Amino acid sequence: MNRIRFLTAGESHGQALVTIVEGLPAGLELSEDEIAIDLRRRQRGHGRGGRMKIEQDRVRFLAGVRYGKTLGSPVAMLLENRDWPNWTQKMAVAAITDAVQPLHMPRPGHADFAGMVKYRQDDLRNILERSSARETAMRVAAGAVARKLIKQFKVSIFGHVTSIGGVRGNFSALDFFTGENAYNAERLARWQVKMDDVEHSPVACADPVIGTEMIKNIDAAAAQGDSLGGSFEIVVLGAPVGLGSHVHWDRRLDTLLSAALMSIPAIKAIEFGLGQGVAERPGSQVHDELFYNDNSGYYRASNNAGGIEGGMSNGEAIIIRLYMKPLPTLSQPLQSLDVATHQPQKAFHERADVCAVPAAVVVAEAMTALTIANTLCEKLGGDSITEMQEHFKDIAHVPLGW
Ligand code: EPS
Repeated sequence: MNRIRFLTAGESHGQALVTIVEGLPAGLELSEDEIAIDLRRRQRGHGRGGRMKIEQDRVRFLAGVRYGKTLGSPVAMLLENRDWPNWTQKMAVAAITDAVQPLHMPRPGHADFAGMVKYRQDDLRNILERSSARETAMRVAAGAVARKLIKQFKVSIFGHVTSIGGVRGNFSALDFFTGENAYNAERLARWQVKMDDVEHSPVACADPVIGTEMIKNIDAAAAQGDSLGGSFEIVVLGAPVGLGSHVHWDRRLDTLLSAALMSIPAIKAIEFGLGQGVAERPGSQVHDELFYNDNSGYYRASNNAGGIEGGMSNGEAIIIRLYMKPLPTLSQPLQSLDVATHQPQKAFHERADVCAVPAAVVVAEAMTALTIANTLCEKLGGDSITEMQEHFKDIAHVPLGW
């Protein structure tokens, strides 16, 4: 059913990460420099660990692009790990005589324990290397391609951090994009200013005062050998009406977005629009009344649905909130055991991030872009950008002027 499919491969400390993105239309302009922008954004953020000082993530196109445009064939991308020379013994591909000692102390909250039992491994490195969030670099590379694709149809995706370790900001797209002038030029320009602030914030927060509090919170957690999670908002602007479908469970846009976003490591909960708030209010205070005028077209006084009704985009901003747990690798490790002896031991500790919420925002933007690109390709059909653009002219969409 998926129009656009992608696979990733690669261990965190292996030679390289790879992805193949299949199902892209021909004629999409792409450059390695464009992909590098989102890869750099993923590496950002106060609270990231030492690895991000080693890596300068950048992909090389291996297939699917000629003279700067996609061919309609699978796009293959390679990202080489700069850290690899330090891991040639620990991560050797061939059997070696001086293999390192296996790791036996699973970290509570990580894939270590269940992975070791499931795959019958006595070395948790055989699990952690793939479960590491390093894999998300390739999702961001694939997502950057998808972002470029949907941009051709005036769809853009933003993300910003709303809380870190209990320090919360108030800014939300839920209040921002409502009413008759929700998407006029002035409102969109104000939104862009906010998003520029997010880009310059070390914690991707729209409010600099709250951002400073978040940084202090991360520093305090780091000093105690602890880690912090948080929450963030993903906003899709310009999605035409009718992405996804009400006719079958696995075609609903919220099904597709939930699966894509819940697949991001450490994400524990998702909300659309008003989210859990809908359970507490009567229907009259939840559903977004419909209006029309010649200037704005259809509009709503509220966007509690978060841009999705009946499993379809309804022309409003799609607003998603995600909740991320604190990373399980702690420099003051939790209690665990040695799986070989069953004797109590502190959990394994390796270099890690104290807080990766700002990075997760970029990964979530990527997974959202891939999902929107997929449903847009389904809606518009077409083997090339040119053909999709012809179809795009024909579909009824709410003009957002973006
Ligand atoms: C990551 C690379 C990893 C970790 C982090 C994410 O590199 P290293 O293990 O060499 O420090 O920094 O992954 C985790 C903390 C985790 O638990 O998965 C990256 O590129 O994002």
